[in-house]
Amino acid sequence: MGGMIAGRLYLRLLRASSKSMAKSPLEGVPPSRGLHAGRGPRRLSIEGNIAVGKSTFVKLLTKTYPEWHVATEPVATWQTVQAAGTQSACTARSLGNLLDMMYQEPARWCYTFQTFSFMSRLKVQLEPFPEKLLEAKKAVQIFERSVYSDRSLPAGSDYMASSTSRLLPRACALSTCFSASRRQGARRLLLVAQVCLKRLHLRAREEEKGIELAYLEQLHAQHEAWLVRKTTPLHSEALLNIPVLVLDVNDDFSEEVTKQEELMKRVNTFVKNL
Ligand code: UDP
Ligand code: D5M
Ligand code: MG
Repeated sequence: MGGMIAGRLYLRLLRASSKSMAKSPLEGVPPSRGLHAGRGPRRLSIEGNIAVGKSTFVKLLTKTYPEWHVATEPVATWQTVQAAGTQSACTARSLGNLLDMMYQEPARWCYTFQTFSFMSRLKVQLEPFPEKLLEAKKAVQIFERSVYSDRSLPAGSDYMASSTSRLLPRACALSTCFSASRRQGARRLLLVAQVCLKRLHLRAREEEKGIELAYLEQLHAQHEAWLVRKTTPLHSEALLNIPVLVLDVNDDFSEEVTKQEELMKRVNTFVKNL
């Protein structure tokens, strides 16, 4: 594939125990009315390498299943970090572009970025269920990436921050946060692919222009270990049995209707059988 990582996409469901699945996102709060019999919404996340096509896939899901609730990755909040207490439109004060700072100076900013992105994902996952989910018979909620990616993909950051001694504290801090949040029981729909470099250049996000193939390769290997070979250490054995749907996205699916229909059909079958 000369200079390009082979294209592959994994769709993974990360299911917590049926007991925790029956709970609402806030631990201890009883399931809300309207959620289907004792299980709550099916909660999934789309995971995948940088620029594999997660956002594109999310848009397709939103179009195909308007009744589902889909939460996109809060990249914009990382690009314009707001000073505490200045979040409202009239007082907003930006502290800078943390995504850019991470890529410019990973040894200094990678740990900060990952802590910040982890907390922002956690916040999104802890939002109360939207009304349309409470009313749905079979509610489905999908996140673009999740706290589980930050927890399970350490090598990407190892690569970013290999010259620092910040990895250990990062691992410890995230493990702690992760333990606290694990009971939220987000199921996960994982999407990883490897035509990433090409798509990354196509997307041309300014902050990412220095990303090299080796970094994407390492992230790919991490996704494989985590979601396919299941060799990444996890907090709970139960997480090993989570179903994973692997989707091939070598071929462009952004415009190809036949390919889109095939992907949506597979997702539908996967979700229905959860
Ligand atoms: N893209 C593409 N073909 C595909 C999927 C995505 O050309 O089948 C493009 C998409 O338009 C964007 C880039 O690849 O310019 C990265 O996609 P996206 O932002 O969805 O990737 P993510 O980082 O969210 O995984
Ligand atoms: O892009 C999200 C961007 O944010 C991409 O440049 C990777 C970066 N990102 C997101 N989460 C992390 C963690 N945990 N570590 C390092 N870099 C991260 P996307 O469009 O989702 O691929
Ligand atoms: Mg995206």
